[in-house]
Amino acid sequence: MAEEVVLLDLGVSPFGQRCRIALAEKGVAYEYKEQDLDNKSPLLLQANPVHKKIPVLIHDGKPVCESVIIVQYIDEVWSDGAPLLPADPYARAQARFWGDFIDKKIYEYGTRLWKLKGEAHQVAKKEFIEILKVLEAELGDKKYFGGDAFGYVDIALVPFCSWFYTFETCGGFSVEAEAPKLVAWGKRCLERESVSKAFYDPVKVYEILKQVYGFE
Ligand code: GS8
Repeated sequence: MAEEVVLLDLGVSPFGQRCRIALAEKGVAYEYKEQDLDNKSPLLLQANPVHKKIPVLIHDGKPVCESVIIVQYIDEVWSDGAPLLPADPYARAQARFWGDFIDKKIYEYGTRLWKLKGEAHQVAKKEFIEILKVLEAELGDKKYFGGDAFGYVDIALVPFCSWFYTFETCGGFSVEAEAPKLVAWGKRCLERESVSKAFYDPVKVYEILKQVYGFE
């Protein structure tokens, strides 16, 4: 019997994009179901009763939640495609460490750039630039975070490249001036069809975030 793969998602979501990129990298066919988060579907509420968030991957009726966990699941289930995580346990742990770092830092500290004002905004800007520099140092002169092969850490971070425009516009700095290697890496990733197909126009992202968060 053919397997059934469904993704509950929202086009602009960087978390959903991670899953779409991983599925594309593995060549997995799936049904994409765009969700209305203002009016959550019974399917979403049933599939992710704890967080009630997208993305959710439903594989043969079994839901998997949380984007980085979904990406790891995709890597394990469709293991015949090019691996997303390295085979070596230590290298796997390191990749997960950076995925976790991205998860804890980019969204949380990035959104402070438009949530905070005055002195607190200046602190947020400094902290965010520092996060970019830490990531850039980890990337170093490698093609991708894992070396020559595109993988897990790239997938965790690359959707946020379409947020860079919002980060720099609200933060009052240039991502390219602060972290040029990271910007070049983002462009390299965008050359992959898996990434370019999921990528959202940065100006559209800005307009959407402006509406969601109500910043000027
Ligand atoms: C975050 C998912 C998320 O924030 C992951 O999958 O990695 N840690 C999770 N999803 C948002 C949409 S994208 O910003 C969501 O579904 N929000 C609905 C809500 O909060 O009610």
